[in-house]
Amino acid sequence: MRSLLWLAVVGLAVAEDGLAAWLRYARVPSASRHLGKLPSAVVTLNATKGYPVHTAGQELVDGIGGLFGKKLTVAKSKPKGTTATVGTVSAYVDKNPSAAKGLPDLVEDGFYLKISKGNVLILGQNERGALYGAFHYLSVIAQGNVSDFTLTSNPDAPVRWVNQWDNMQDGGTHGSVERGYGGDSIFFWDGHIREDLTRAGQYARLLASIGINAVVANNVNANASILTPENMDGLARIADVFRPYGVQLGVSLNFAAPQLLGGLDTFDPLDKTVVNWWQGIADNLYKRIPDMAGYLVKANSEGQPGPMTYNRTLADGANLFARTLKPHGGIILFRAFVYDHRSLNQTLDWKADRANAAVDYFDGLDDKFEDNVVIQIKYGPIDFQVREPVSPLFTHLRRTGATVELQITQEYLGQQAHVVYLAPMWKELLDFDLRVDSKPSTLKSIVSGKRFGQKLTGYAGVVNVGTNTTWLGSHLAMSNLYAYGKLAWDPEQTSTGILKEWTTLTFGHDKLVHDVITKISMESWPAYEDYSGNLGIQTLTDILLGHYGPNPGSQDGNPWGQWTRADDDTIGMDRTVWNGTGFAGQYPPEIAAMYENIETTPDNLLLWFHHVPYTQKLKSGKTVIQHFYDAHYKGSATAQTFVTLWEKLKGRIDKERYEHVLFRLIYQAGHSLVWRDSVNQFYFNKSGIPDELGRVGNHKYRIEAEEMELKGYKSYRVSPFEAASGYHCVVTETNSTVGTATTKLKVPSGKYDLAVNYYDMALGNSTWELFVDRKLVGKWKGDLEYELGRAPSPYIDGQTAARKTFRGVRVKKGSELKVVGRPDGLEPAPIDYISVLPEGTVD
Ligand code: GCW
Repeated sequence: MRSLLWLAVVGLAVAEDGLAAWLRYARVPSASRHLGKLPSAVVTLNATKGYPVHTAGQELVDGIGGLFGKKLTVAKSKPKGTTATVGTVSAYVDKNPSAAKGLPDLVEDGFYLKISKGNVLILGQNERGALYGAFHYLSVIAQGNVSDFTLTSNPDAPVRWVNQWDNMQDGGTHGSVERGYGGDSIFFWDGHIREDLTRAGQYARLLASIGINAVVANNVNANASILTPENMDGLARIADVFRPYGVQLGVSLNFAAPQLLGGLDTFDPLDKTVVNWWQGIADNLYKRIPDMAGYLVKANSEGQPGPMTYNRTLADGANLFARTLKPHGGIILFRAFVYDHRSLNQTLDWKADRANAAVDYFDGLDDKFEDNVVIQIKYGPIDFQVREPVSPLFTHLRRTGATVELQITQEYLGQQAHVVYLAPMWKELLDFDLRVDSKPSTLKSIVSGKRFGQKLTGYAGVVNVGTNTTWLGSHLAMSNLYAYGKLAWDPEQTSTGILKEWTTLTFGHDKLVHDVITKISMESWPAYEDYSGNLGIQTLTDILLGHYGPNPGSQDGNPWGQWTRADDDTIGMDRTVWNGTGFAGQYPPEIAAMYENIETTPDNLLLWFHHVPYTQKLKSGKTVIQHFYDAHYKGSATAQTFVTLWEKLKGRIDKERYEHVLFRLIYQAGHSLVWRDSVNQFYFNKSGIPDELGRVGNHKYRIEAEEMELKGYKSYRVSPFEAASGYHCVVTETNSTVGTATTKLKVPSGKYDLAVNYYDMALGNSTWELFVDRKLVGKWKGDLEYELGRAPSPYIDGQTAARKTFRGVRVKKGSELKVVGRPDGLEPAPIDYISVLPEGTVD
């Protein structure tokens, strides 16, 4: 009891479940020493409850209270002592006309901060800007900096949106949130908008603190029922909980809604009745939500309806909405992710290429769009892969503004079960110079509107948080959301700088904590690329199922167009103009020439642009195939170090988050080996070229389960073959038979790490027990589907393959090693192999 009370007094009793993310306002070290440099009262200028300036006042009180234990009062007029004054520039100038001259120019949402001897002035160009300024000030002092400074901060681009792919209804292939790994939708349930929108409000608070100004709440694969009167009322409730944070609501539309919902017999964008129907929708929405941001539309893509259904252009489609929004001041983000996933044929057509689609469809439309249309373009021409060149479409739109679509949810990059810090990848993309008209043309200069001078440009981030208290399913993944907002505000910030801020706010000031998180984060994207897909071949996930585990064979032979064109001798997409799909020619001449030529194409995009033999030499001097082997060994070895690095933090951060992250890192280390072995096995099998270092296919520490003495277990050939060591695993004979697999160890007596590779399917919760000489070493359950949010799979494959390791187990030469598997439901307690590893080795 005493210790509980004590914890409460020092403010440590707060559950570190991730809900407060980087806005924990945890006490800073030596807080009491700084009290004199902080304001004693808050003055909010023209504040109205429910609007950002009022919120800013509240945040300052809560923030300074939490961070320093100093209680502030909120006053309307100037109180005695030091103050934090927060409001819009115009409210401030109204009160202090003479101050106007000294104030800087602010663009929309910008802010000005002046900190001087405990007095704080926070002015926004608008209310939202004032709130951003307050959050910025709180972030600075939370990092322990209470010195005087003056700052003018303007966003790099006006559109800084977040997209959520939330479905109205749970179930189906994607459940509550499409490609969401952090639980159910915080907005929708059972076809309706949730009654309790507390989490939606908390989300808006987090987003406002990183400068995000709008959220599209429903999936781009939109359900027309979002527009029923009842659901429009619900949307208005979402907008109400967003408004105090200056976050506007956006809505995704289903192009066929006039037919699906309105009962019209057409959804032709040029049909008068259709136009009127959509005007009615816009008017009805804005009646309820006067500050609505606008729409997001996915049309003629992946089975979605669109204007091309009626032989109309994409511009006809976008303009239909743009015109209905214009009277209300709304904008439409129209997605460039348009391609036909049904008719692409790789066998018949060497020139067929999904990567060509966006430019093919949008070329010639640049001057056809209304001025409130923005084209939302995924960073690469295919689909959020671990490595893609920047989409050439950015260079084709000079009059119409563009947003770059980034993905915070790690659909192809480990689904938050693997840690991958994405800021370094985004920075590389944003810094890439597309050389339009042979002039500097970085992606960031295009999406800021500076390069071509468009007014509406910026960023769209697919986030997909859910009801999990960690928001994204993993604490470490939240650095990606933080970095997204920070880069959208200012792409000049560095990946490490952003990470440092985030780590301080999320985990505190301990230097070791910083060193470890920085090392893991900065090595994570290269490691993931190394063990998933190299040289621009893309992430070799199962593209037909969950987009999660390895399945290189799934890329080819289907019309989805994520092809590798791997055969027995060669690999890679020929995207040259002279001999390939012509994609390289979609870039401005300097860049086109670079990619056209194998000599000038960077190694990391070699297989994106060229079709080469496995024996092709890289600039590094290695062959393509040896690079594959080496990279997979290197990347997965790096992932093993994440566990030992993190373990150094035991006792240095709260137990809750320590354990949560550790669990995932251990899982990732195991799954990175599944990646390594699957991909290497696949290409070894195809090419027949052995690994120069003799590792691929040779695993001297492994005991294949199918070679053990089996009772109640039987051998099973896994598909795809490469997802099992030796192509086979064992499964119980029936789904009620207990299986045992036994063997005698031949290793010298000593201490070993025992690693069991098994498959944890989403069809049941089998139990496994590992014994050495009849002594239980450990027991575990196949319940990863509850622990990890990644796409569940019912199959024995690369998605479900997992590893359980018991460290430092004493065994004798001749010891009996036994695994007992109890099936559950339709999960037959599958085991692939057991590695008996001398301490310090991993295989
Ligand atoms: O990345 C793909 C995803 C789809 C998604 C689509 C898109 C919302 O696999 O789940 O659909 O892209 O961006 O529209």
